[in-house]
Amino acid sequence: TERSTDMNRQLTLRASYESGSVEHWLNDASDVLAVFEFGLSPLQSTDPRHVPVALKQLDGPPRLEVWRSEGPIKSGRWDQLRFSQGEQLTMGHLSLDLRNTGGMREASRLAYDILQSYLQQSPHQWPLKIWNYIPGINQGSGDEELYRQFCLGRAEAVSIDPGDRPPLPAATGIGTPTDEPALQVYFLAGALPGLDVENPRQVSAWRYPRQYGPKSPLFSRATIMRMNGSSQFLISGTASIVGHQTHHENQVANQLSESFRNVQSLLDEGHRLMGDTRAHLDDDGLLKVYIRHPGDYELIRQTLESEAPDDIPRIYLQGDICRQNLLTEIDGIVSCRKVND
Ligand code: 3EB
Repeated sequence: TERSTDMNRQLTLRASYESGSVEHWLNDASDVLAVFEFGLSPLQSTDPRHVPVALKQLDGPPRLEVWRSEGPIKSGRWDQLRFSQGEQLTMGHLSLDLRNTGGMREASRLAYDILQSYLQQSPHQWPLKIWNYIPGINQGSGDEELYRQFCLGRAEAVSIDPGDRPPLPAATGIGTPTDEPALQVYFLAGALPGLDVENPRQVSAWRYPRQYGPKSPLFSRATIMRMNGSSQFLISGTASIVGHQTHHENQVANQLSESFRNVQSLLDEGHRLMGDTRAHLDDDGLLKVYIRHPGDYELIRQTLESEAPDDIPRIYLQGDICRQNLLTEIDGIVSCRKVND
């Protein structure tokens, strides 16, 4: 049956939300690749596998995001980067204190320079997804806006021409509090590139027109990692953007619904590309919901509950979105199963 083939399949990445302390999870098992703690500056990392994220959790009680993968896992530091490397996957993270760098553009360029040189010498050379948490993301106007400066620095460091259609990682770009001192970049990487998925409802981010900034963001809408018989979707930050335009300005519930339609459209596109396999929003996956205004939490939660299956775990985080007129965004990890009909 479908269920028994499921049981034999070991997910490459087991990501879940858990209660308990960071210390408990770091000491618990030999297969813990990363423990993410919310609402804490990334400068407070105590172990290479411990990744504090400066976004406040809006739903309670507090939970940790735990990533597990086949061990043995070795962890350490490389330049300013901290990493944790298992048999099949590497997690790496980097936080740069903006008080010691010459501004967001330089910090972003430096972060991506370090990330690329680390990956070049790693057995897991291919970034599958990169999360970017950017203090004061909407500060500054026009091309001086910190998000656009971040994109500039990233484009200066990343030696990739998207026109050549190279594999691109999926990504999330979210704003942390203005008083957070550090730019944070973390990633998941593997020995082979993922299968890139673009969203038929959206213009590819690297093709965004000039009005959104001097350099387009470099990411794919999702990547599918395929390893030892399991496939998993790494979904980029997905907002209420259709074509390249923001939809439902000032309407947070409609923005959430549009974002979720975009997620479903991505999963459908992945199914089209893979043929016999499709993603399922079940408890092998998880969703992160980013909310600009904490007061919108109740409405967002109700809206998602009426649209997404109950079984997929989710967490709500307070974060700014990369365009002023966006109020919410979703990202996530979703696992795939063979379709048998
Ligand atoms: C968007 O669709 C929303 O700059 O790395 C989503 C995911 C967004 C990643 C990034 C930005 C990034 O354009 C913004």
